[in-house]
Amino acid sequence: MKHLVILAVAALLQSFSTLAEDGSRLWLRYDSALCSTPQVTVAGVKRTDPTVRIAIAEIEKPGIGIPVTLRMKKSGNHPDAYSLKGDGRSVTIEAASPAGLLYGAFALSRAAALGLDIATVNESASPAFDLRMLNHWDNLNGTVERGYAGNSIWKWDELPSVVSPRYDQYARACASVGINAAVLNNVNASPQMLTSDNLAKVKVIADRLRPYGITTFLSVNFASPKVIGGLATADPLDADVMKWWSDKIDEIYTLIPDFGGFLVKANSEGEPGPGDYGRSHAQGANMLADALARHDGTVLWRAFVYNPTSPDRAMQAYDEFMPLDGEFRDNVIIQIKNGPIDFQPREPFSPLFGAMKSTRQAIEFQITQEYLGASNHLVYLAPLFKETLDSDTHRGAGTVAAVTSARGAGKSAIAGVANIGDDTNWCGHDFAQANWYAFGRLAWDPSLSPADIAGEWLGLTFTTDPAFVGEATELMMGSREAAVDYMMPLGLHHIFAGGHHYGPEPWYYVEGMRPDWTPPYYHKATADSIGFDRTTATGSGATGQYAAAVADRFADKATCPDNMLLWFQRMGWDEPVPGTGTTVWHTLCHRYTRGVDKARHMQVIWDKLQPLVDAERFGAVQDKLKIQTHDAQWWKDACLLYFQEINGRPFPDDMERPVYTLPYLRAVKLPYGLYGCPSREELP
Ligand code: BDP
Repeated sequence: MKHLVILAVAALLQSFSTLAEDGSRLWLRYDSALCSTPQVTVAGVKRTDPTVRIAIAEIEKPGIGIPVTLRMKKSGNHPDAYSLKGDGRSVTIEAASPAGLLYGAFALSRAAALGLDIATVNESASPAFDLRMLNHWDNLNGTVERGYAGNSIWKWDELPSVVSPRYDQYARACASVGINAAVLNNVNASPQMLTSDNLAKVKVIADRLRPYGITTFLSVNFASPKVIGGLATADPLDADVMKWWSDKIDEIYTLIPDFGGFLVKANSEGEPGPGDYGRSHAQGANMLADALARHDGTVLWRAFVYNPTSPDRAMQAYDEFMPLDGEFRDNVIIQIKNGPIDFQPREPFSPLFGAMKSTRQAIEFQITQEYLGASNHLVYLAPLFKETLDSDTHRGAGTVAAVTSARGAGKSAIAGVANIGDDTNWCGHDFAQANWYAFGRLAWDPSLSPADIAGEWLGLTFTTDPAFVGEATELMMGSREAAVDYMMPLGLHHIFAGGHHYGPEPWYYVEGMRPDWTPPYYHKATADSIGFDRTTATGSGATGQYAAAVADRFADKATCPDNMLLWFQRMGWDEPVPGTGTTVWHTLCHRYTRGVDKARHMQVIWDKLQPLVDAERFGAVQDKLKIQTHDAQWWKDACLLYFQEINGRPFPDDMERPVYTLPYLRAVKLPYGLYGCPSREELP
């Protein structure tokens, strides 16, 4: 018998060691923790409950080795909350719902995989946000808007008959970090999403996600009643339109009784909306909300709006939504991007957070790296998420995390635009998986530290060897500031290449194009100065949208953080940057150079780690870091040579000179289409 067990374990270990290190297993590997199967006892809930079955499997998989009891309590603070208690010989997981038990099971197996002593575990956890959502910008034709990891994981052309195994794997990965809601399709939504044929496919996906505690949502096109319903209008106050939505919503709930609701991008970037009929965002959102309320559904209505004629794009969402405060139904949540422009490597928090007193608000982050080097650059985003969540709004509950997680009339929500595709390693870059992971962990608990999350993810994904985890954590933790240095020093923003947003194009300008889609609108460089004056005294007045304490800090050059200086201030090239002892021009030169140096240093760290990493992933990451270093140089040279052409100033003596010429870089036109991740061969 003993002999057989040894043989079985040896065979299992053998099968793990021959698994390809292609990143497909994400952070759910568990091979290092293999030992004998524990006994799982279940109390207060049926063992056959689909979610409980998964919880049991998750405990058995890593071979936790001691008896575990899954106990469902009658009540708890939050249905997703759980506690883990070890008494030295066994562990009890308690929760008030099967999903809570599942989160507890994942927490236990995570602890085991990290080599912690689970027999003495003592932990209780409750999520900060109720809806921890991924937003997929996936299209029905299989492409992914701003997706850099292949095509969509949803195989609409094979559904409903063929069910990809990836649906379960995806759900498992999400649940393991506490993500409990998924919007399946692009906010630029096709009306076709709501045809009966497609809803039958959505049902299949929803059925796969449900046992993992994940609720399915859809993005909807506001003109759907016209386009697929054959109505003459989509006016939200029209009785036929209301009936159409109401019937459609009933149809969805017949198929998916626990459907979550709709995400809506309306009157933004050409999408239809209530404004087309002279109606407000509130009138549009409330019409959908009333029809969804009968099924306990929610409307997430996006605040990402900006008008080509607005003198300052950063102000538009606040200007448009503040007057509507108090007009939205209780089951409407306004989903606000973390910053007022558009997912730049650094933005101040959106002034809407905390400003609307009677409206529920959700925060939206972008996990996919639209403005952060796509899946070519290693940029660990937890520091970015955390910076926004920790920002003090000086309004209401305080920090952005507190304001958005406050539970008022209904559920609180946080959303991340997914970076997931059908690439073998899911995210294109092995380290981009960390951003999916970190989003989930912070959505559960915004007080976690990005460095701790990095260490945890590295331990689960690569190895718990402290020599590796220490250095690789340093690599990850420095990566976001490296990207800021080579892409947007001093708060310069939106100087990305037109359309695809990969690489620099500060000169990009097309006659007749809306100006807020071109970089000169944002940097406003002239022979003597640079930056966007957003102060109330002399500029657009955007600082005035913040609470006084925040507004005063941003409006004064002496107190504005230097990483936001040119976001809020217009500065002379020769003006000193407070605290640096040097001028704007020289500081820019030094910061771009520092960004290149940091990218190079990231390569040095990774190369040192070679003996501790499998060859496959070592090589894949090394190749990407080469591209990143190359791109950092490209950013530095393109931006500095272009600004120098405008300001005519020499480079500081101690700066390493550009290696490219401006005419060469100006001629760069990436051959790929609007979406996708460029290969090394396509770059300059
Ligand atoms: C921008 C993207 C665009 C999205 C839009 C949005 O460039 O592809 O559709 O945001 O969030 O960042 O709606």
